Amino acid sequence: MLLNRVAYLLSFGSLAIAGALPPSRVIAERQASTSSPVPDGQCTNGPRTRNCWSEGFSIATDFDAKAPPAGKTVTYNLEVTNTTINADGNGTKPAMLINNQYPGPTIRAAWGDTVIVNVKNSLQHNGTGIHWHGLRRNCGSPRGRLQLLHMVLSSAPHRSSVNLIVEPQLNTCQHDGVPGITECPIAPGKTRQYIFRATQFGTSWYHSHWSAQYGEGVLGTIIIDGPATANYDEDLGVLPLTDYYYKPAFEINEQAQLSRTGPPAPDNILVNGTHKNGRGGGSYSKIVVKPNKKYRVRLINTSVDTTFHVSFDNHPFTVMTSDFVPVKSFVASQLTLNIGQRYDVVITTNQTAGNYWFRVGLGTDCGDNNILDSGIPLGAILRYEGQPDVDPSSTGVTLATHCNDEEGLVPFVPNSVPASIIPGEAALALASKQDNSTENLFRWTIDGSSLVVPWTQPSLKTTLEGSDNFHREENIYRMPTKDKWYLWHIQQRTPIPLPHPIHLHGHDFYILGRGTGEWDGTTTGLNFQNPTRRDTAMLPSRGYLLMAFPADNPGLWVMHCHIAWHASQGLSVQFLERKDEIKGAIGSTAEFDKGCREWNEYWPTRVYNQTDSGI
Ligand SMILES: *[C@@H]1O[C@H](CO)[C@@H](O)[C@H](O)[C@H]1NC(C)=O
Ligand SMILES: *[C@@H]1O[C@H](CO)[C@@H](O)[C@H](O)[C@H]1NC(C)=O
Ligand SMILES: *[C@@H]1O[C@H](CO)[C@@H](O)[C@H](O)[C@H]1NC(C)=O
Ligand SMILES: *[C@@H]1O[C@H](CO)[C@@H](O)[C@H](O)[C@H]1NC(C)=O
Ligand SMILES: *[C@@H]1O[C@H](CO)[C@@H](O)[C@H](O)[C@H]1NC(C)=O
Ligand SMILES: *[C@@H]1O[C@H](CO)[C@@H](O)[C@H](O)[C@H]1NC(C)=O
Ligand SMILES: *[C@@H]1O[C@H](CO)[C@@H](O)[C@H](O)[C@H]1NC(C)=O
Ligand SMILES: *[C@@H]1O[C@H](CO)[C@@H](O)[C@H](O)[C@H]1NC(C)=O
Ligand SMILES: [Cu+2]
Repeated sequence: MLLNRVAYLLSFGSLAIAGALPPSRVIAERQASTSSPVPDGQCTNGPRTRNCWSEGFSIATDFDAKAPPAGKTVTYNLEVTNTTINADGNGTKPAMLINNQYPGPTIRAAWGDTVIVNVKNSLQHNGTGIHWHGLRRNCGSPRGRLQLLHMVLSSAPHRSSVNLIVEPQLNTCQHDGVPGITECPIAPGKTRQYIFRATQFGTSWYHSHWSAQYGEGVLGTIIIDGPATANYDEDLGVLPLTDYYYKPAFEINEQAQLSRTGPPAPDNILVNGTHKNGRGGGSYSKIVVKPNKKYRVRLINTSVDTTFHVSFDNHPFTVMTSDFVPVKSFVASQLTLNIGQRYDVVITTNQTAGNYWFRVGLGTDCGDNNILDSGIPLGAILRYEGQPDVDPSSTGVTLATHCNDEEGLVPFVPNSVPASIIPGEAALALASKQDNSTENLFRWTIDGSSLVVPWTQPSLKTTLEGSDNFHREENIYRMPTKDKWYLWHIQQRTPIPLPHPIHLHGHDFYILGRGTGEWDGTTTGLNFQNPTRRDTAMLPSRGYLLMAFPADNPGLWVMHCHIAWHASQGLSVQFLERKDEIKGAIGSTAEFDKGCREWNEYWPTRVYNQTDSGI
């Protein structure tokens, strides 16, 4: 039986717009009223005052420095089952879903709320573990100079098999949901409780972080209500985009690491969980709107291996948030979303009533999709209320095909990075390697090592035991000094020219620089003054990324490529941040200890072995 959400209090009155439709003239005047960026308790969040929130908190609040107002507690129960799906009408395929739906339920809370999620693993033969993408778990006050460290990605051969068997406080890494790092996986039949506080607001998603399992469908969306840098009348909610494969993700994952040619192309895409297929079946997602309103839409790229470009025909939109970071709003006609990235946008329904395409294009410069052969339009339908149920005939912009991130995203609350760089010793070099053994597994390496986590002995367990005895394959990088800024230089040195969407847990990072070729080691052209900060950014193909963040959050935080196959193939490191403070910071470990007991009981009875990195 499906578990139901037990408690969820919506405090949503301010979003309901009553009364007559405003004439479009009024709408045109209604631009973001963010000119006075002062936290103001006098103003109430509403359609024309989205910058307001509550006493002392507004869009101008630096949420990295100031804890949000304490809110209510919302609780969700999520159950992962082994089932089937027919998302595009092309037939049923095996899938693993949350509460038997795809995407899983939207977790909705308000800025400052405490979120409790009980996750039950009802799979017979897999572990699981759920990660709350982008939700940082701390507030601190970084200072000091910037320490430079390098990381190099490259390519070479690898070992033969990957059988490496060897009342909680809030917002700590034990609730980050990464098996083998911050927890033992949830064993079949068992339940784990996650607790975190919504210290940021905006749009995100949650997903299994256990091997390639999120590719089977174990994911859902997150909305944290809060202030915004642009005004809107109504919130249409989430619009997740993904790639869709007819074969099970675990099968593709095995194929991908055994082959020299890389993973197969996806078969289709899904917008909000549905799409037409190449043979005429299935249906497009419909976004139904009233005329002359401003609507907020929350775009999320939940794909395993696809970059998307999106636009609304005839409806240029205002972009106000990238990932969880509010940005100075700007108008765009198309946007690029890399895996894990989110954009909150506002569209104005001031066109002739009709059907319009929400148009989706693919980053074909870095990947293919079989649906392109069919020639059908990709996307969803933006339908003005009362219009006929037909496909649009609208035309729109020509969408890009590149795989680069959006540039020029300026955080609304400006933060800077100290510009005095202290040279460091370590190097982070990204590479790939083809195994030499009989299995001939394909692996990505960082500084020569491909991540493999031991599910039975997560690095957090090792840390709590007071031990420093990590395996080389755990790819541990240390950030020992409180509040010091660390600058990570990630350099690609691999003959395989692919961009990688790099995602960091536990922090937003500041993008100081990025480019092709090797970084020349100078600060020329680097941006220290209010650079883009987010939690997922593209590492250019044959290039480098310079990312900085301060050690203000004790814990074990994984950083990985968000292409599911690449994460499985080891493209990941863990930051061990302020190790000595972790035990004191996380409070009760009862839930963590129970999880490891249950997993270590289950593991000897397993049907399948670990065949990849484990994350
Ligand atoms: C869906 O369509 C493709 C052809 O595009 C076919 O090969 C595939 O097996 C079909 N069925 C399912 C259940 O995926
Ligand atoms: C899901 O069910 C299939 C078919 O019954 C079975 O082969 C597979 O092992 C199950 N997977 C998990 C993770 O329980
Ligand atoms: C998880 O289950 C799938 C089948 O549903 C299987 O292919 C895979 O090997 C399993 N992985 C592990 C590590 O249990
Ligand atoms: C493959 O293995 C051989 C023998 O162990 C070794 O000499 C060679 O360098 C390996 N090849 C690669 C590409 O690492
Ligand atoms: C996507 O689907 C969800 C769940 O049905 C719905 O709440 C949401 O409004 C949809 N998003 C859009 C933009 O229509
Ligand atoms: C999602 O991310 C992938 C990889 O980063 C990218 O190829 C794809 O275009 C993105 N999708 C959207 C809708 O942006
Ligand atoms: C419709 O709204 C957009 C965005 O606010 C604006 O740029 C455009 O001028 C408006 N068009 C009309 C016809 O009012
Ligand atoms: C799993 O690995 C162990 C140890 O290498 C091996 O004995 C066992 O046969 C493997 N099981 C499966 C299902 O592959
Ligand atoms: Cu990658």
